[in-house]
Amino acid sequence: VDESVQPQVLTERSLEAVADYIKSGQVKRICVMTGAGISTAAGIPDFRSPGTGLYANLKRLNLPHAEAVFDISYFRNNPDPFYVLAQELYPGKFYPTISHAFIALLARKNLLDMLFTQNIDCLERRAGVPADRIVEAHGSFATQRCIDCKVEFPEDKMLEHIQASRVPRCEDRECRGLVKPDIVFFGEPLPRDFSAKSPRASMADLTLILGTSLTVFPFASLPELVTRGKPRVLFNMERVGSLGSRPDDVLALGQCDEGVRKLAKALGWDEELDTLWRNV
Ligand code: CNA
Repeated sequence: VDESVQPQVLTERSLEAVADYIKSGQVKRICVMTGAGISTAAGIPDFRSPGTGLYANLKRLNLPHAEAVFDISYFRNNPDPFYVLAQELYPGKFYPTISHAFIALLARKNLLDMLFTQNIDCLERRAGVPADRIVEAHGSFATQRCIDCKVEFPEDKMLEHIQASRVPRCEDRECRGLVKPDIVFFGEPLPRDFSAKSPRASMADLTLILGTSLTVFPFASLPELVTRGKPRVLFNMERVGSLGSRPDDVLALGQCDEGVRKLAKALGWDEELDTLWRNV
């Protein structure tokens, strides 16, 4: 980060300056981009954090390589490892974090233009972010279908299978294809919603990026679509992508919940945030 470069829109590269920018009324549209790091505090491991990430803990599944568990061609021949993980990650067991609640608060204040999430845990919806403000770029566990005939599979039966560690199969006797949640595997295209809504990133007055390593493309190129001169703020354990390279980039390195609380405090929204979080 070249600290000698003076910010152009913010008064300084700090969360307090971001709060002032929001309070000034110049911010009408906020875009939020998130990844697995906003859910680790909820107890859901991310992929890549050393030691605690899923990839570090997949040895017991005997995979040829860690990514195989989310690889569509591997899944076709060997769906079991995915279903071992699915049982651990299945929504319903987890509670949204402060970061999820903050995004819901932005929506409540009519400031959230769009949330682009890579997460499949449905915690944004659970925190109260309206569905029409969420782009689930990698799909979600909310629905599932047969990978061959594409017919949807009922949710109650899916839950039964997951709980019993059984691999669900298409109910059509002729088909009997494997059923997979509508999450995007490596080798599969992203939902149409992603390409349709990505241009919104270039219309944002402010972009908040939370808990992602920005290593999975095309999602990882979203922050590049932000118009130059419009502040981008990174809440992450580590610096990622090109964040920090533009004059109005702010880096809030550390736990994203802590950074978010700090921003909320500077905005005078801290009590509201806590109340919202406690009541989700
Ligand atoms: P990743 O590659 O595992 O990166 C996570 C990033 O978040 C890393 O940079 C971490 O340093 C950072 N991080 C972890 N915990 C925190 C924290 N508490 N505060 C701040 N930063 C933190 O995950 P990405 O999302 O970037 O990768 C994309 C994959 C991961 C997507 O395809 C997801 O579907 C997939 N994934 C999703 C979930 C989920 O839905 N919760 C869980 C695991 C993986």
